[in-house]
Amino acid sequence: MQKTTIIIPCYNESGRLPVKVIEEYLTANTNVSFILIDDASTDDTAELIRALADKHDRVEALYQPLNAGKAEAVRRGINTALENSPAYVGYWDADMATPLSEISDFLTHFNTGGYSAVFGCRLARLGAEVYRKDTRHYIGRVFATVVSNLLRIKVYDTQCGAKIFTAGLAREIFAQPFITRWLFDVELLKRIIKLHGKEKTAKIVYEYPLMHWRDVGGSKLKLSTMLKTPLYLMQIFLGK
Ligand SMILES: Nc1nc2c(ncn2[C@@H]2O[C@H](COP(=O)(O)OP(=O)(O)OP(=O)(O)O)[C@@H](O)[C@H]2O)c(=O)[nH]1
Ligand SMILES: [Mg+2]
Repeated sequence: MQKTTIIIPCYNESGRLPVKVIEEYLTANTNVSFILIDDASTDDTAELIRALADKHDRVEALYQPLNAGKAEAVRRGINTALENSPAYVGYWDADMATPLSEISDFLTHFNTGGYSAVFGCRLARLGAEVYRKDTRHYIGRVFATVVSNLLRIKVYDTQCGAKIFTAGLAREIFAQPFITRWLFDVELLKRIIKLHGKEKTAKIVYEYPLMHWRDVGGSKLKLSTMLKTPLYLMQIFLGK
């Protein structure tokens, strides 16, 4: 397995971040490193990730002085990771709604399919364990359909918090700050399309239907943020 660095954005995650699971994963997967980034949390997330980084060589902790949002935290983490020339970089939600055990399947697709990005895709179906609350599922389907039409590309799930990229593509699409805090996944796709065109994007990005995904309580996504989605989409698609 080639060197991979996964960024875990953490905002008030001391209750959800499964430290033991990360430690076990590190022991079993020596080519994977993590960068955990605290975003000015008000709980003891900063201390938690500092302790983890002190204990493990392949864990780095970063701290944002002010809360800047998931997009900027992930962007800083990815650009820090790229300084050490990994083959792949990605990000993973701290609640581990997508279990870390899925990483190896993501990486397999780079080798077998020649892709430049693999996105987790939450497709509930027979034979897989993908459990999502009905409300979130239906809101997600409407959102994804709107985005798919705006981008004019057949994307099923832009918002899954588990995505991995080749270092080369990541260097191109994480260089500039994002317009929005939450919808940066949409901005990433828009950037890939701008750089490579729609046809090539459809060939280099693979939406991998996850085998395991579950809703984890304690979501940081506020209703007020969700209600502003149309405004954010307008900023993304009418702005630049
Ligand atoms: N850096 C940073 N990360 C954040 C912020 N808010 C949330 N996050 C992180 O973003 C990730 C996803 O947050 P969640 O609260 O799980 O989002 P969710 O609403 O459950 O989204 P789904 O899991 O896709 O349903 C987690 O790793 C959070 O710690 C923030 O303000 N700054
Ligand atoms: Mg979540």
